Amino acid sequence: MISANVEIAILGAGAVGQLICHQLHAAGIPVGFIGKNIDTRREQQLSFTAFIQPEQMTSKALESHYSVPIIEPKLEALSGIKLIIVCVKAYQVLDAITPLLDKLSSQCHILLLHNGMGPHLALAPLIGTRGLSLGTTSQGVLRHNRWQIKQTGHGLTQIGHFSGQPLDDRYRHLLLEAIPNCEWVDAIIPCLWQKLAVNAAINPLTAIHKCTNGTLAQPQFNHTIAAILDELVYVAAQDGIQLDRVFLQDRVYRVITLTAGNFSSMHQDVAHQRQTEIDQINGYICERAKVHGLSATTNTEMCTKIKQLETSKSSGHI
Ligand code: KPL
Repeated sequence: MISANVEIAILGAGAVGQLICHQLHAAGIPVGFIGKNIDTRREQQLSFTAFIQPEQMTSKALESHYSVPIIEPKLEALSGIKLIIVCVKAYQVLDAITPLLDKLSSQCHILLLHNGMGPHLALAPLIGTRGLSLGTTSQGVLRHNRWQIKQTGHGLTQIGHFSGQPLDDRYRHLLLEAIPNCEWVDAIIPCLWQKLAVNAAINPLTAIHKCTNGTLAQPQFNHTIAAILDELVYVAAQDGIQLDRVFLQDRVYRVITLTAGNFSSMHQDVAHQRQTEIDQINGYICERAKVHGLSATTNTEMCTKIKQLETSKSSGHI
């Protein structure tokens, strides 16, 4: 089932997983999906369609159809994988990867690419000497149906080393070549905190107020956004990460303007009555605050309100 030369596997065939798969495949790099929830009895190849809008073209999208191998989550198929890119939601990371660990070689490098923070702290002690890299992507991508994605934005992707063996130069270069607007950073944790700030400020407020990202530019939201960021900057400092408060606020408002017409992922999760990433976004700030004997009142309030929306059956969205 696995083609002999597939060395890079993607775990999680959601919108981001399919986009990264498309980008690696388009760069000529053999890649496959690990078929956890894919019916491997019926399909040996997975076909999907990517509508990719090149940066220089504004209205036209290129349509590509792909077939990539599905890698069965078994020892003989997984032992040859050199790099596994984990693209599941943050709250699924541990459940998705831990059952595979005894089948992956000790040389296999793991790259986590998800919104929010937290799973790296739980995963690092479980993976032995294997290397762990972390990344964040602001590429916009929407899934039209199960195997059809459309790229909607060309934001920055940042990847960097976290623990264990560093990622082999060969794979590092392959990722940088294949993913547009992708950079390797020496210190990934501050980059993740910066992206966390954007999500912590925008996602819960858009879900609570049932509004687009752009609505948050209105003055009535200034106070809450400022409080979320104040707490985040303070807690990050206790974690040894110094963040520039003014720069962060500028970045948040820049994203609000650039994505003004979008509904955030948390808004969409609540609207479709799906689990949200609140625990790994504002919840992570509260969790780190607690570790340092602090409380993060506004972030806690965001968590409480989103949890209420998650449990109320009809949230009246859209
Ligand atoms: O990442 C996002 C999300 O919705 O999760 C932002 C940047 C807020 C864009 O909507």
